[in-house]
Amino acid sequence: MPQTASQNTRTVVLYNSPGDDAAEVAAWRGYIEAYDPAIDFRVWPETGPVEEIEYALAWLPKPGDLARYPRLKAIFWLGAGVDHLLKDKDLPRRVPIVRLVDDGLTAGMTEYVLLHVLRYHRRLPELETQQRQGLWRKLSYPLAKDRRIGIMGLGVLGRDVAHRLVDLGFDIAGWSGSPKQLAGVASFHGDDQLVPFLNRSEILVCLLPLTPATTGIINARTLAALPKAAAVINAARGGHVVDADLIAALDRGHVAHATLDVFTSEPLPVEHPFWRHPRITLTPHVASVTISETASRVVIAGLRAMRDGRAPANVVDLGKGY
Ligand code: NDP
Ligand code: OXD
Repeated sequence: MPQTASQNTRTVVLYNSPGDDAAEVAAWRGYIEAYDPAIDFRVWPETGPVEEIEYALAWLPKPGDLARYPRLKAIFWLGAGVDHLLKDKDLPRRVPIVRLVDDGLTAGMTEYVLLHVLRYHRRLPELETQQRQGLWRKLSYPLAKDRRIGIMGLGVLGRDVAHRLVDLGFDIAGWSGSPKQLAGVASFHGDDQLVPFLNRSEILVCLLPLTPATTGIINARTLAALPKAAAVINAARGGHVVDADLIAALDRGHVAHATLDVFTSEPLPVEHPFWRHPRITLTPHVASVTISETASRVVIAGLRAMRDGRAPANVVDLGKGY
């Protein structure tokens, strides 16, 4: 006899990441079903009866969609930053929202930031210009211990980046909401310490979550607080940057170069001046991408915790917004 909605005793998990291709979805299905073959893995929009859905694995779902499941027990967000999700005015705030904290995601971000920090430290953009000019000229660079790098956000990602840069011998400072004690990292925190932190950041890396407090934090005032010819690397969210202020700072040479991975509107519209700016390096939100092989292990640990009646790790603090 076919089961009715109320008779379905299998755990029902909905995968709701509309941008993913079939291979990605199949990989997630494989990992989740390997953990528990009895899980009923459904892929949006083929949800079946909405009252059967217990857990959602989601990334950029249609706004309002997650409110449709009355028996939802948790949302596993398949990314680290939950700003898109929290913008959904119909978000079911009664259930835990678990953000992605995953070694694979962390490693990807650290690679990206190191790549661009080293590029600026070793003056690669200038060397590339010289190559185009057929110019053979040696450019000097300071020892790593004399290169001051500032990391905005000392959370999961910022801390890993900081540790790796300390290992390479750089002079590292970090700025966060609360004070930190990290070996080799000068800790700055709170609004009062933002300008002193910026004053010493020759290469500024943004790894903050996007919240009302951090929106537009890279603006004319904060860029002016950087040392002359600083470089800016934004791998967090486009909303951290006031685009026109960054372009103005680049055009007058106060900022020498910027690497931008994230934008207020994605894909970045073709007419946006960032595309053609000679001193902007632009990547299409790939600083770190969620890889199902590692991310699924984290999601499964969270599912297991919830099915055992324990709280999952990395639940978003809705009050703080990250
Ligand atoms: P965490 O939540 O672990 O860390 C956030 C850090 O920012 C914490 O140190 C926190 O301070 C600090 N912070 C938050 N608000 C403020 C504030 N108002 N003033 C000062 N410091 C503040 O986040 P993750 O490290 O996991 O991720 C950071 C962001 O990276 C994500 O939110 C996401 O937007 C972005 N990201 C981008 C990716 C890409 O491919 N481009 C990939 C993955 C993530 P405290 O420690 O005191 O709480
Ligand atoms: C994330 C992202 O937040 O991919 O994980 O941007």
